[in-house]
Amino acid sequence: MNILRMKIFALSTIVLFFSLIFSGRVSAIDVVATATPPIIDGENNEAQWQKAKWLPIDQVIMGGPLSKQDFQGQYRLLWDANKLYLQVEIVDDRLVDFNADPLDKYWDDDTLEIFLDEDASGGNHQYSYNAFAYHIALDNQVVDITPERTFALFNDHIESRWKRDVNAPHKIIWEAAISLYSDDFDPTKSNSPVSLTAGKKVGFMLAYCDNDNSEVREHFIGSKDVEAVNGDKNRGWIDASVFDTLILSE
Ligand SMILES: [Ca+2]
Ligand SMILES: [Ca+2]
Ligand SMILES: [Ca+2]
Ligand SMILES: [Ca+2]
Repeated sequence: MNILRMKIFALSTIVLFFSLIFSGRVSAIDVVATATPPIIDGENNEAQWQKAKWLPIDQVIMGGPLSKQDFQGQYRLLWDANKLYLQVEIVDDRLVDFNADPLDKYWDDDTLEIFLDEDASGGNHQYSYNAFAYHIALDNQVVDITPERTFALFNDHIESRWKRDVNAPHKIIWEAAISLYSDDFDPTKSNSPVSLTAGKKVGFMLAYCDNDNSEVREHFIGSKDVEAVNGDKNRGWIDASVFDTLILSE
């Protein structure tokens, strides 16, 4: 390769790198390790959380303009060899669970939704275990869609607990310990969660279904701006390629 070609190659690589960053397609989040797992009790009472950076949940995926009283959210993550740990701070003016059956219209109640793609493969996961779209209801039960196109509980994948802030009753802390399952997950067999190691990449996105007074959810607010297809930004439950990428660091 002569010098001119090398220069053109270097320049085009730099242009590609920056165009990917500014188009939002490169989006990686470093997650720090913790030696001691946080206590999943809905209280921000562990020193280890202070090592983790707050990230916003502020992208309106469905619904009109959003006021600060209606919803505000932020989250942070930690990991160890066994699990990914999530702490979410949510301000929601009214917590509702209109559909009592955990498998019935769970997305129209206040719900924390954790999108997870264990191997960061991206791609369609609507009716497969290529990735999960775990919906955690206010009763802490965890639901997703199966390959048989039914709704099922995955309560042993995520342990969670939320609690109101006594000084700010519309604010809650929601903590979760998440086991990661690979795409060969099979509910008819016994499955072991994947062990986590430094450098591992995991597809991840977070969202909140906010309903206060309506038949169906009023807003769906995510941690990542999803590019709309045919005017629809609500693609996370179908396509894992719209997730962020976590990188587990030391
Ligand atoms: Ca805690
Ligand atoms: Ca609300
Ligand atoms: Ca996958
Ligand atoms: Ca609500």
